Amino acid sequence: MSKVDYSQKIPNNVNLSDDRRLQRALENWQPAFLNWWDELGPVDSTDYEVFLRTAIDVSGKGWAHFDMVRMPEYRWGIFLADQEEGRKVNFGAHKGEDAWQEVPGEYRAELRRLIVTQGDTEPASVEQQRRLGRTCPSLYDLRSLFQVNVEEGRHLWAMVYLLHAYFGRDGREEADEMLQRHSGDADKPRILEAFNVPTLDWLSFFMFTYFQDRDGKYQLSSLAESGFDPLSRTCNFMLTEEAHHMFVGETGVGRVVQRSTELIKEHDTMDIRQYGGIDLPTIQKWMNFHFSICLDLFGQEKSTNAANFYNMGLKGRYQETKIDDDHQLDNDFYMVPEIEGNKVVMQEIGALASINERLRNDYRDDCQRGVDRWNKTISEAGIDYQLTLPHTAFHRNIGTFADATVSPDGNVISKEEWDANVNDWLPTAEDRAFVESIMVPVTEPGKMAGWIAAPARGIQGKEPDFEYVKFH
Ligand code: BYC
Ligand code: FE
Ligand code: FE
Repeated sequence: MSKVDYSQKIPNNVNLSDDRRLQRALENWQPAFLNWWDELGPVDSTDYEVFLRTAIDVSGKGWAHFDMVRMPEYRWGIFLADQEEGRKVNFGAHKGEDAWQEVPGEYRAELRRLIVTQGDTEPASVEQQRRLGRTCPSLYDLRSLFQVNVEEGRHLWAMVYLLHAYFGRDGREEADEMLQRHSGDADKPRILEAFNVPTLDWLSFFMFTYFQDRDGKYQLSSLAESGFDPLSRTCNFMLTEEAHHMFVGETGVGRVVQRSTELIKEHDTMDIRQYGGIDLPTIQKWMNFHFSICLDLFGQEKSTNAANFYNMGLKGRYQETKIDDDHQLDNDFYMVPEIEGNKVVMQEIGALASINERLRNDYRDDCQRGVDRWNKTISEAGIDYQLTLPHTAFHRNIGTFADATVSPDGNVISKEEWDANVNDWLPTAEDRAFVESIMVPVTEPGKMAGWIAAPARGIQGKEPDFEYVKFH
């Protein structure tokens, strides 16, 4: 049952045609989705043919098919990972019970809220990135952007399916609202802050796919642990797609770093803006910005919401079943940061309340790995410079540090000191104007913009100079 049925109007592997009511409801939502894609998806892209992958199966191997596709004709569908025989609720108060195939009535509101919050981010990211196609550094990169965009659209389908199939009328209303809130809208913004920031340049896009899609990986992994089995199965398959988004981010930033080191060596100066490159301190500022807004996506350090989600068996920890403890955590503790005077200190709190912080820590460790690889490129070029993730307390807007001013190295500082230094830490209007000024489109197959190195290889066995996007 893992194979996807493409003879249907909505491709799916959930036997949608067996449930006419549900099928009709989703077929009614479909035109609204397509209309949204037309209005708020990638600009001017309707006639482009793009070398895209489409899921055809949910098993790990050979799950994707690659072809030239016009994006409005992309087959967005509903794909759940196979059901695991005898799966249980693996944590919280219901640990050991059979996993739920229907929504547990007493947790309906919480579950719906989690699904809505997750779903809301998916179209938000498409909206944020919609203008980037105009300034693509290469056809290869343009294809990456569109691949990510269509799959985020599919992730919306994944959550909308759950809302329609399991939440009745209010689920359908939530599904409609997914297309009514918009990134950055003054009246109806997207739910989470980082999804209301427009992505205006490609360095931001690569930072986004490295840092923000990685929040997706960690949140989806926690939801994949859910005792609500359909959510778990949906998230498991989304994670398969997610890996490529983070690959786009890691290799994207890596190629910018590589190009910058080349220009530094060629001209024997760190000051490479004059040669059309992005200097390393600018890359650091972009990183400071994106990493810090993504840390906010994990919520507060001490959260009763998170404790409840866990107790209820709705949202677990990263790789919950691989952790060696009682998976109930009533008597466990965890360290969370706290401000004491002008220092950030660690404080022990109950493990349940610290679930958000634990996930944030897992995320931060994962982020560090790519930074290490970028630094290797810099040091191998013989350049004395290192990129560093800013301290957790830097530039935060949610939780313990929301009102504090903290330097990238973690010192609590005065407002005056912050103001005097912030231009060295975060992108300034001038920095943004510079980066935008070098974002000129390059659309000849195989050619790259001057600020980014070519990819090591092409996509799916194609050469880097393959015509990944055809304009018509
Ligand atoms: N912005 O108890 P707390 C992805 C609110 S990315 C605004 O800590 P909780 C993707 C919070 O709602 C993954 N408000 O909250 C990536 C709460 O409000 P109430 C997306 C925020 O619930 C790239 C209050 O503050 N998935 O897939 O424990 C491209 C207290 O906070 C924010 C999910 O997020 C914020 N950042 O934690 C495409 C998973 N943070 O109760 C896609 C589902 C907190 O006071 N969501 N607040 O009214 C969740 O698991 C949780 O809702 C959160 C927040 C982790 C987001
Ligand atoms: Fe997604
Ligand atoms: Fe993603």
